[in-house]
Amino acid sequence: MRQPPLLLLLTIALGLSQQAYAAAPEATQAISDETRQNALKSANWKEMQSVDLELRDYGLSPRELRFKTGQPYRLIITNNGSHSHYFNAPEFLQNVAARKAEVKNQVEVKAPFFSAFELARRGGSVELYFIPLNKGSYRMNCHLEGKVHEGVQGAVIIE
Ligand SMILES: [Cu+2]
Repeated sequence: MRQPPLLLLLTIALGLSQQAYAAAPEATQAISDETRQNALKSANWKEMQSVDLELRDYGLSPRELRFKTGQPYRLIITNNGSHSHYFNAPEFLQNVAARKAEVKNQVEVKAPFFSAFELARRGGSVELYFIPLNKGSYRMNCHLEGKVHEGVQGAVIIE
């Protein structure tokens, strides 16, 4: 008696997909373009909350940011230090639906994902409009030449 080949193929396919899932249980799901667009469309931007983050030469203020999934936010990042600093938070920025990044009265940048912003010293500022999608605790830091700027680091939590 021969096995029906279709059943055999299904078994293999299921086995493979389970294996793939088991191999990366910690990995965050990549946000599809559709999910991102839907989140941006269905959000009520009139309920947007503004949150400030200040970059300094020796630290961030506050050191921890907390956001709620589904809530629209504007994160206003300002560099008040005497050097240029980075807001570097690639994992966090991969787990939100970004509407735009804006330098007030100057430029709006629309992109599906951002990974970092470099801000000019003494007052460089950028506003990020976004909706948190995936819960988690993510790092934010300033990195120059691949090295974390000591003390200029903190956590971004999506709950
Ligand atoms: Cu820095």
